[in-house]
Amino acid sequence: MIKPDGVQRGLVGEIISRFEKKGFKLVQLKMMKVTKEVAEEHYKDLKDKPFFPDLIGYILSGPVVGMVWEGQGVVKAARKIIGATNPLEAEPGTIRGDLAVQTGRNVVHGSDSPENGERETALWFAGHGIVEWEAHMKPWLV
Ligand code: 3AN
Repeated sequence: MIKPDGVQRGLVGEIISRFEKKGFKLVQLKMMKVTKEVAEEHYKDLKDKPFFPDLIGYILSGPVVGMVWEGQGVVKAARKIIGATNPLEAEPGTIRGDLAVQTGRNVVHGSDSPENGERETALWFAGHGIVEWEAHMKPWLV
């Protein structure tokens, strides 16, 4: 998910591009204003954290871009591409390391396990599933 700050700072193309260039396959994409229910369900594991209300407020503060990416090792690789939660600790070359400063405005979210990826896809794209397509010119990438 590209968070509201990523959208408002005009980083949508840059972020999508990093995943495309790595060789992952975009199989779902949607700009949306999230409901409180979806945001709270998405972050339910963090509901006891002191920053939970601020986190929900941040996600509800503007449109986000939900994406589903496919590819070998995509969840683990995406977390590396995204970088550490605190952008000041994220390595240069990562999205957060290059483009963000604050944990509460860290421009992008990535699922932390394949199981959560499935769960979040079902939550964010309820009823839509993914789009199946073949990259004719580059089957070696997926
Ligand atoms: P990540 O997004 O790197 O997987 P999580 O799942 O631990 O990190 O946290 C989810 C989101 O909660 C973060 N992306 C960030 O927006 C917010 N968050 C995490 N830790 C903090 C914190 N200490 N203070 C404020 N917000 C936080």
